[in-house]
Amino acid sequence: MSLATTPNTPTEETRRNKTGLEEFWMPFSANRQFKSKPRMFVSGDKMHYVTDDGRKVMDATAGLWCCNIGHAHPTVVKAVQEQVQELDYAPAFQMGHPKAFELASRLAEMMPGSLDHVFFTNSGSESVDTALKIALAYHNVRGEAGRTRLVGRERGYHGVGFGGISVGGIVNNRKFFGTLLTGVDHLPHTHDLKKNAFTKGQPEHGAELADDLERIVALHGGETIAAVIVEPIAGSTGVLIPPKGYLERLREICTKHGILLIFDEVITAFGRVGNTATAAEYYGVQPDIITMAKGLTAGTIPMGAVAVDSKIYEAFMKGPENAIELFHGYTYSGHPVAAAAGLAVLDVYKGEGLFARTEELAPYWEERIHALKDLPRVIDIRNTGLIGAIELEGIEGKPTARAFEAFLQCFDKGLLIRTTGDTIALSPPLIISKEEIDEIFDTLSGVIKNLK
Ligand code: PXG
Repeated sequence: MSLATTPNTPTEETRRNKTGLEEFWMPFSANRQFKSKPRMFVSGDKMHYVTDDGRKVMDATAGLWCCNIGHAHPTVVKAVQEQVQELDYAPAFQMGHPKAFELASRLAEMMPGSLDHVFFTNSGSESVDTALKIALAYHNVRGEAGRTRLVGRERGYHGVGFGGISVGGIVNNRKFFGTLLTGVDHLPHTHDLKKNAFTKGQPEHGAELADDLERIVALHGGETIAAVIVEPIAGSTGVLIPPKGYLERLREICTKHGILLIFDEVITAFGRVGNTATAAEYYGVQPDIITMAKGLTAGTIPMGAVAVDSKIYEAFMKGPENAIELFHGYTYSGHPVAAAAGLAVLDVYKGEGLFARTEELAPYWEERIHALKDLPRVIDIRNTGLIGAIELEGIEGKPTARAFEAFLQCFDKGLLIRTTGDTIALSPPLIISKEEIDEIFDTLSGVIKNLK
């Protein structure tokens, strides 16, 4: 705001002074609703946040699917503090620093198959747009520049870049931001309550939905398609678990037509689904590219990454040695403090056996979440690893209202959940105990019982 503001703007001044919250345009938030009754976290430790009025709130969502090792882990706090003092920033282009290289090799080791080169970004959205650009450029450098089409999926969420919202399948993105990238097709989503409601783990029905890719191939010609991108488990649009055989079928069709398969694992990587670093490994399906973020630094410092198959990296490593092979990158690609955080987080995953812990707790988690089956207005429950979703029947004419009411009531009772549409999505830090799982579902069932 200009310093020269005249005093005759009382409304604005009053508004500003009343809350001090006006200037921050909050992301993906109901700004006016929030600002009239703010919910603030001021600190966090292990499984809990603390609010500005001193209440402890159990984190059943790992922040936004990212704080997989809980909050304020001393190993990561120390690594970040030391790194910012030793080397705060180093130029990312034509220069390097050791920790980015070390983190890339540690990640490459954790990735399935020959996904052995890593490109760093700062977020999931940047990882997605990077992966799409790599896919397009890969075909180009191999002399298949005609492969320009991209295929996403309905109800897919791939962040907020123009590439990501184009391949994503979220109606509001189309409504608000226009036609987006051209040359994009969408597979049908796999959510089928009639056939698969209350399935534990992978649904039985829906593998054939992958065959729609053959329809898209027949329509445009396989030789025009660069890549297919899907989340192995669609997170943001309500936790949609892949039907048995579905991802395998997608892989088969992509291979048949020379199309790259990208798994967007921004949510699913780093032990979220079981005792594996990725959902690709968990489901035994090998993509050509994996996008990551969130759990990579467990939410401590922003960082994303894209792991690519060696055949992709090698395709670029041709021509004169002084040529820049991929015309892409970010000022903060492989940022020293983020890289230090990433290394420390990988140490914690390994040292505390957190991926194995997911697998160990998954059956208990499954039992407890499915015990909510008979509560009023619960129309579906889904789960895998330490992910869970409870879908509520929406209030007629007021979609999202019932689940959001559950969110508000849980927050008042000291429990942080996430809601998307009328689905409650749960994804606690992997350090959670059985007692804390009990606490989540005891609170939640009390709240759901009393929802209008
Ligand atoms: N891909 C996937 C699969 C994601 O889930 C992104 C890309 C974008 O990441 P960034 O770091 O740019 O936000 C995401 C992000 C939710 C929720 O409540 C999910 C996300 C973000 C915020 C909330 O489900 N996913």
